[in-house]
Amino acid sequence: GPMSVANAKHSLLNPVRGSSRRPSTPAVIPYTGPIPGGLHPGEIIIIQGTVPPEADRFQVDLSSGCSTKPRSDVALHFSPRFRGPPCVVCSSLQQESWGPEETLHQLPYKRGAPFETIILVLQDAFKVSEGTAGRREVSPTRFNPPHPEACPGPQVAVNGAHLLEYKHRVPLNRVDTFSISGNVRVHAIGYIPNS
Ligand code: 9QG
Repeated sequence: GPMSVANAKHSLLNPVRGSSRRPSTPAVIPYTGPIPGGLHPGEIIIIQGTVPPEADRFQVDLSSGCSTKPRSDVALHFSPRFRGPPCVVCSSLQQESWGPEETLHQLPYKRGAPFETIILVLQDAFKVSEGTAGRREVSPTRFNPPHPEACPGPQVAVNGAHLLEYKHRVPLNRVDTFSISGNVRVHAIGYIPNS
């Protein structure tokens, strides 16, 4: 079938605290969770969310474990910033120190608007692009249908606008944790295998 959040190998639909999955319940931010089986070349992570109206910044982190003391290494820190010159800052945290920043001096996110971000895992880099779901209103219920096959999620935009490529500084086989935090609302996170 088509690649979508609804048929991802693992997806989090409106992650909420506790067992209930009421579509109107806001996702818990900050969210941190395991990436089942880790990440391999060809795999894709899709993040669908909305930027709140007064957002300052948010960040997506792909990390090696979830320790806070000492803080786990962060292979990819992807941080859209709305205050000051609009930009997306990327970096890695190793042994609790940030390395050099790689900054995209452009911001493909808007305060108050939905977005879809696609992270493609490559052998030597993460390739981040914009999906098409961000261009229309995303209804949380859309991703939590009683019969997913009757209501597939949005297609992954294989031709979505390319944003940036970030060469691995932390070996890919150490990445096993996904986090999203800051000024953002999350509708769904999906992991799509490469097979
Ligand atoms: O500011 O920049 C990325 O180079 C730091 C931020 C830090 C990162 C870092 O304070 O913030 O964005 O995870 C963090 O510690 C976040 C929230 C020079």
